[in-house]
Amino acid sequence: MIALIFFSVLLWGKADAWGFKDGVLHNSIWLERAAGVYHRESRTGKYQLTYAEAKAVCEYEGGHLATYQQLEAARKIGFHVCAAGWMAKGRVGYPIVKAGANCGFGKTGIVDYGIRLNRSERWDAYCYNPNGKECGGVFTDSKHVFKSPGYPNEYENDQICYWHIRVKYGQRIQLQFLEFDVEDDTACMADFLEVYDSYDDINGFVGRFCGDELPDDIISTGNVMTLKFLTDASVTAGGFQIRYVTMDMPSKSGDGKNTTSQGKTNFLAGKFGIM
Ligand SMILES: [Ca+2]
Repeated sequence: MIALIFFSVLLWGKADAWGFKDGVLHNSIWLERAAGVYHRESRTGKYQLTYAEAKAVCEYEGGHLATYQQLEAARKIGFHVCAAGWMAKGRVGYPIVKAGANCGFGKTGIVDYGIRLNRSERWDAYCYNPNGKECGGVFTDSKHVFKSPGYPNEYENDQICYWHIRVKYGQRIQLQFLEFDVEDDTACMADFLEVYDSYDDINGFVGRFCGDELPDDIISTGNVMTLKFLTDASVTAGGFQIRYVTMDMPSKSGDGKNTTSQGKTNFLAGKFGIM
């Protein structure tokens, strides 16, 4: 009996970064508050940044590479990303909250690759921005309209937002862009909104958006989506309003027939696998 209780306590200890909200178990906190730490990859994709480049990316955005302690502090409140990135002092690792077979070797904690002797190795980056203004949230309603911070006023500089949408299993999420105005820049290098067809901001990348052209509707393959909004240290714009609605999964043969009246919807056909 004592062993059982002890084991239960251990399990509880592991589970406490996760919580129930609106009846749904999720890693709620990192999406709302990640302690100023965020994950960055190169504009050209995953694992493309040398140490010097990773450092420059964070500094360009008004912060610096996160220390191991800062990454661990963020992890303790639920920051979970399945991709290795540079930290301060040439260290590489990534934060795992929820143990999984495909990420983190089934363990939780910082998966630590140690201090790298070769600073030309290419990884992602974990930045810490003490001035970062965090925002975002977790939505589980069947429909919702959310806005960039301060809307209809312009958003601010140094913004770090994560929105996570999780609807009932068996449903899909349709994003509809109602208003959109984000600092325009080649390849959206300054401010951008990214959409992911997955639980985190690693898997299922759909697109990065900036400028004032209204993006097409986007429909998820599953019942979760993540949106990430980052702004740099100068030039703001009007921001955005996005509505999502839920739709039942199409019947087995119905894929592609389920188009909307606008006829310009991006269906995600399940090509984005989970790592
Ligand atoms: Ca900007």
